[in-house]
This record gives sequence, structure tokens and C-alpha cells, in this order.
Amino acid sequence: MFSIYRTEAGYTIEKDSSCVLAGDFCLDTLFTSEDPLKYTEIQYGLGQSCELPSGAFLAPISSQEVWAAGVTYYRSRDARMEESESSGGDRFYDMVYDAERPELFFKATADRSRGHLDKVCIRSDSSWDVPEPELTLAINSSGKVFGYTVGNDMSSRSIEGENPLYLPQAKVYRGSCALGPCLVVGSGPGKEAMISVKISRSGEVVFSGNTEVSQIKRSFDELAEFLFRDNEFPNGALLMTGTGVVPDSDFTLSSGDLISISIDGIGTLENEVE
Ligand code: DO4
Ligand code: MG
Repeated sequence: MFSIYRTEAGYTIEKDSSCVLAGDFCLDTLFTSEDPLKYTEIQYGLGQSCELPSGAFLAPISSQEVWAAGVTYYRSRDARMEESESSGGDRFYDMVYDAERPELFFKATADRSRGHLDKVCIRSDSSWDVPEPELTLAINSSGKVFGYTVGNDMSSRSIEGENPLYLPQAKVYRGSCALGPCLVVGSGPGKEAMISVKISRSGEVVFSGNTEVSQIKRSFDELAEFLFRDNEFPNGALLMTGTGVVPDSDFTLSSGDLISISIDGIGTLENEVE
């Protein structure tokens, strides 16, 4: 298993706690490779031994689009039904949880995505905001899932709850997506891996929660297959797999909050709210 970290100085690849600076590594080549693991192995072999850089990392994304799956965990279905009850939108979330076709939506491009220790944003016209901790899949241009990262699908619950047709505005805006700290290539987190989130405000934890990957309703291959069905991703794609942790309805994010999302086998993604 390899962990690929992206910084302004280039790519560092870690394997069994040994790191190399991989001067020729290219993320777009990884996502278009028929065998991304083999490509990573070769680039690791060509690299110069180095220390793992400390501090911030750039999001592991280049020309890829970020998409997201929704209502893949029971907790997400419940929270969405609650927030959209007054608009009458609740039954759509109930139906999609059990439907054969998953909910998939466009989430971000590289320039809307933030890396580890960068800032994420809340919208100026939103009054109820949450982070959504999500295991995120790296999928090559042939539709094969080959890698994993930690994702934060920042969401406006007030805008989505007002009308389900406002979903793109609730989900896609400047700084609405965070990815990192690294991209893991090779064996991914197993079903028993924990996804946990902690939100701190002025040094105090104001929310924490977790779920197990096993709680997801759909398989990763199923989500990837639907995303690629009758569609093309010449540079591959990143796919957030949905959230299984939603804070209670009286919680909203504030500027200055620190969001820390950890997934076993990948690492911890930390972002401050701008
Ligand atoms: O249905 C709206 C969005 C759902 C979502 O983002 C999630 O379940 O994670
Ligand atoms: Mg989500």
C-alpha cells in the first residue's frame, strides 16, 4: 500500500514508513493508467529518499472532477428527511435510500477543493451548515476503483432543506470540498474501518461522531459503475461515498471551527472554517 502526498514541492510517496520524493510522478497519469498500483510502484522505485513533509498538503487532485453519492447511510436518510419535511421533500430521500439507482451529484473541481490544513468555507446566504466526513474513491479513466482519500462534503442544510432542487447550491461553492491528507493506492480501508469526525471551537470539542464503513448501503463498485454508466471521465474521477455522521439538528458550523476527519488506514484531514 502506498500513500501519495502532494505539496508545492511535488509528490512524496510513502510505503511502510519510508518516503521518496517522486520527481516524475504525475497525478493525471496515475488516473489514466490501466494499472495505477503498478505505476505508483514504478514511481516509488525511481524516487529519491526523503522525510515526510510536515504541515499542509495540497488536495490530491489535478484534472479530475469530484462527484458525490448521497443517502448511502441510514443516518443521512434520516437527517435529510428531517431537514426537508416542511418543504415536502422528505419522501425523495426515503425513496432514494431503497432505490436501485443511487443519488450521484457533481461536487467540485480542483480549484474548489482544499487540502489538509487549508480553509473550507460556509456560504454567506446559509444559516445551517455541517461538514460531511466521507470516504472518497479514486477511480481511473476505465472506471476502476484504485485509491482512497478522506473527503469533506461541506453542505448547507438550510438551502438543501428549503427545496431539494437547491442541492447544487447547497453543495457546490468556493471551498465546499476538502480532500486529503494523502491518496492511498492499493488495499483500501476494510468494512470495519472507522470514519470519525471532531469539531472544535475555541479549544473545546463541540461535536464528535463516528461510523463504520460497513454501515454503507451500497458497494464502492456499484457507485463507480453508476457514475461511469453512459458517461466519460478521460482523466478519471474522485467519488465521495456519502456521509454516515450528521450532527444533531441544533448544530451549525461557525467561522473559526476546526474540523478533523479521520479514516482508519488513510489518515486525518484537518480544516478550519474560513
Ligand atoms: O441528498 C443530498 C445529499 C446527500 C449527501 O451528501 C450524503 O448523504 O452524504
Ligand atoms: Mg455528502
